Amino acid sequence: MTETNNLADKLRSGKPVITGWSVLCVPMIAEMMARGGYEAVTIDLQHGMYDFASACEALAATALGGAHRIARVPVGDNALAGRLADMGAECLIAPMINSKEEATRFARAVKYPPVGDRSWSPFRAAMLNGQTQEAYRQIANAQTLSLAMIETQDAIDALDEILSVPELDGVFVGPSDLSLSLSNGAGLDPNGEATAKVCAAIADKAVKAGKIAGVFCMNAGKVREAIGQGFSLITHGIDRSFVGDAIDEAQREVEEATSGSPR
Ligand code: 3PY
Ligand code: MG
Repeated sequence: MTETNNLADKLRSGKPVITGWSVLCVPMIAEMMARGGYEAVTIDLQHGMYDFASACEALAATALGGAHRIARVPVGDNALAGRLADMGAECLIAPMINSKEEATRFARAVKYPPVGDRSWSPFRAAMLNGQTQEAYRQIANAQTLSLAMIETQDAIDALDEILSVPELDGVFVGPSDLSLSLSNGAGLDPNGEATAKVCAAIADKAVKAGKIAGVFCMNAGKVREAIGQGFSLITHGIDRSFVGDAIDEAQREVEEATSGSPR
């Protein structure tokens, strides 16, 4: 197979793409993740601190760092999905998609006619790609991806129907919410065996339906497991954890170096 540089072709070929995850509303951190080796960076507008303006800057910073640009929108915000596609997001992730109708509405918001009803003006997306707007129009539907998050029992119940939506490119599993929903609120277990089994079944169904399968992973071991389960878009590494871990490490170092000294 020939090497291709666009995210859609990579993911459709089943090649694993690891994405960093940015919540801190600091576009330069997105660029640092890209320069540090993440093949893609996801800008999180659901649980992250980004607003529209800072997300636009982060998408551009990700491009500057040489990585693919992904964005997650807040629940039900299909208008923002279209706006972020305009601003250069190559892949949009929508949380809490629980029905065929919700999946259809979301997917159509990021595709131009005749596939969907995305509204026209992709000046920034075309600019980040180094394309004319007409050149962008010709590749936009094939290369702007919609991934519906599967993270509730309702979504599992509707999975076959969601996967049957022709406009939808794939699904993305949120194991924290999924474990909370499957346990009926008893607790979070994103890394547990029961959750892993459900994740594997979702990936299997998605791949058999010809769709992209993505998942959020908490550590490198889960990344390895996700690749084995057939996922191709895999999250690893959140900027707030990187900063938090570095602070903990600095504190440990200074405690160790100064133990016994008066403070
Ligand atoms: C989840 O695990 O629920 C997620 O949404 C990951 O961000
Ligand atoms: Mg979630």
